Amino acid sequence: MLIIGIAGGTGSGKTTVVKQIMDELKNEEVDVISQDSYYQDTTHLPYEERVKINFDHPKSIDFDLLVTHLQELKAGKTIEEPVYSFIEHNRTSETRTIHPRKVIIVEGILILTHPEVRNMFDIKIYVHADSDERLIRRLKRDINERARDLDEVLWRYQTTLKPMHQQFIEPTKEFADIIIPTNRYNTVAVDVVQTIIKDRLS
Ligand code: UZR
Ligand code: MG
Repeated sequence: MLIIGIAGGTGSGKTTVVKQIMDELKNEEVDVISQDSYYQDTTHLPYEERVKINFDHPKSIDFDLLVTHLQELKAGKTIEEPVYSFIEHNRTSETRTIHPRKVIIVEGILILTHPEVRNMFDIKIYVHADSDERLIRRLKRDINERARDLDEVLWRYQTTLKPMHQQFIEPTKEFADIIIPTNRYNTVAVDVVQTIIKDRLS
């Protein structure tokens, strides 16, 4: 099994890169695990406390569970990935069954911050876009898809997203095997990754 880690700041284009990599693989060959599914279980906290959580800090992630699940997949076992609700800011009671695959992609802003997780990746990718590009994308997504307003998104960006990005996310670029630039549309880097995957699988 090939485990590929895809990191990069919010709005960097991780989701797009994941889709492009998957395009060349058959459905039954690949699955994606999102870091978002592994936010800590906060059922014990009231909603007013949950919204205050710093979701861009490594401690907000249940990395122990992620490590366990990756080990189980590697051992050929099936896992139950938690399903997260961005509305409730909490894990739901549902899970999604993930079967072992030839390729497992793990994507998320903080996945390269954790040494044990990092060591489980066969290929480490960092998706790079300039911070103004990322802010524009984040604004559009949070307003259109997550019902936030302009002031709220900008406030969160300045007080949390930007400092956390600089402190925890950007420094993990040095662990990457490949850095994919996404300021503009580009297919060469993904072609390279697809070639590496095919080579490793054959
Ligand atoms: P990507 N996030 C939420 O907005 N709500 C939550 O309940 C949990 C996480 C955000 C999180 C982070 N920060 O910036 C982003 N906040 O999801 C990471 N606030 O997702 O890589 O797709 O941008
Ligand atoms: Mg995303």
